[in-house]
Amino acid sequence: MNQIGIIGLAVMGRSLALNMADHGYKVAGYNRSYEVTKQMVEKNPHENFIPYETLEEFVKSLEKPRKVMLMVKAGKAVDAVIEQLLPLLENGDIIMDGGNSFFEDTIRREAYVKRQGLHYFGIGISGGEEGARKGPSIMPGGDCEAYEEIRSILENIAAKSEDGTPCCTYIGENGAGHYVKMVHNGIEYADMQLIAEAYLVLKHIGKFNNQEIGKIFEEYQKGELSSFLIRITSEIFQEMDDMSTQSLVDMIKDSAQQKGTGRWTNMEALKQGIDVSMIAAAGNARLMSNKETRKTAEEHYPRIKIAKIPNHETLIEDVRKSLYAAKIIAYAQGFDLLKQASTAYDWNLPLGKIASIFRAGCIIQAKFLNDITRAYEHEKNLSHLLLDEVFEKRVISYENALRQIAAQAMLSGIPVPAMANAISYLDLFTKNHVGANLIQAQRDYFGAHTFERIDKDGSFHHEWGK
Ligand code: NBP
Repeated sequence: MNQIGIIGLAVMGRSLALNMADHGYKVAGYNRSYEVTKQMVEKNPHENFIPYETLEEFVKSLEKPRKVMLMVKAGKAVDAVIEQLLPLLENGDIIMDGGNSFFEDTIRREAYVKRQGLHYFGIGISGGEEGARKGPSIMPGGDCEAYEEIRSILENIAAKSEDGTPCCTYIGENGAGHYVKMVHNGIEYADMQLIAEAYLVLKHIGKFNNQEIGKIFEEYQKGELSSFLIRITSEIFQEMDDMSTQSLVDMIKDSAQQKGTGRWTNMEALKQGIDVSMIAAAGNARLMSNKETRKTAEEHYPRIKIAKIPNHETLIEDVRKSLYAAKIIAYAQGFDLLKQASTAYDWNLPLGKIASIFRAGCIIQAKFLNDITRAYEHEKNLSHLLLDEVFEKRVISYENALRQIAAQAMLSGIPVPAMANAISYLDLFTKNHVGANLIQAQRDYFGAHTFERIDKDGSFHHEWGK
């Protein structure tokens, strides 16, 4: 009998199935189009992977309670497959959705499947194709008791951090796993945008060529910025184009795409009343990169002179510090959203553990996630990461560099929306006077919305200009 079944054998499902098979699990595979299954078996035959042409044969081959992982396109396909599966499954069987489903869909599906006597898990899986094949970061959400049935498989196939701990932990009930994956992706957007801004500053203010920028990121990778994204960035800048004598990065069209998760993070943050301005800035920067009028507008607007730099070494070091300070602020925003969601959805999210499972296998894996785990271990109810002593000290010591770099970029007409939002957020977060007294005065003036006095409790309305 097979121990687990995977439905959907495109990039992610195929890689995950082979990862499980490598770990000694007998894996059943099914794909809607059988041609895809056949191609997979031809290209990657594995003694532990058994393909099936029909869903009925696939389900029959599974040991009970049956464990079925869906790796199909997020959205209607997941509902369609659940409907096909339900008549074939029995009480106690487990359906897992390992795709990037919207967490509200997962909450709905979990309740629906539970009513049929089955268990449902929404499982965030990060790390792309390579992660799925060699060990992803795994964020399972669903019925806590049924989790024991799937825990060992998930932990075995997950990435392992340096100390050997699996990058997989139970996140919470129903949609919690997909929620955390969504915010993970939002943070990923901000992280990538910050690196792109550092690139623009190094290229246009520092006048470094691609090889030099690659070397600079290689140096960054040796220190506290060490992360998957910084490593691949250094490698990207060293890559030459096969079809010309150019760096490959210069041959890539300057417009970035996005799927759902970054946008969902922003919509959800608005709903929860949490400022994730750096994630929003990153999403907006991708949107703006697709504006077809950009080229024409550049011709219409006068060229702005690039600001003078003190020297190359200072610039490189200040960009490094800027990246680090802004990165802390981006993660603080993301974890602030997770903290709010934990209360709003009654999930009791293990924030420190969540940071620890991002340490390997996923796109935002980085050395500094250890510090986030430490911060929450040190103070379980920490209200905000920027109030953790260690992060506070680091932001304070790098803040000036961040302001310098963002200011030089803005004076030079170089777009750095994520860095600029990092500074605005920090200023809103750390200043006792933010101008809201005037906003309340205006609201009361035109709409009689009342205001609170600083010298008396209660709400008041004033007859303005009488
Ligand atoms: P895709 O998201 O491209 O989906 C393709 C798979 O969905 C194929 O197996 C396809 O079967 C199946 N499918 C569709 Br489309 N409609 C179906 C239906 N009505 N019934 C049954 N099967 C259906 O695959 P992917 O890139 O491997 O991603 C899988 C999931 O993992 C997605 O939710 C994705 O967002 C998530 N994810 C992807 C990555 C990544 O790096 N690609 C990373 C992390 C998470 P067919 O062959 O018959 O058309």
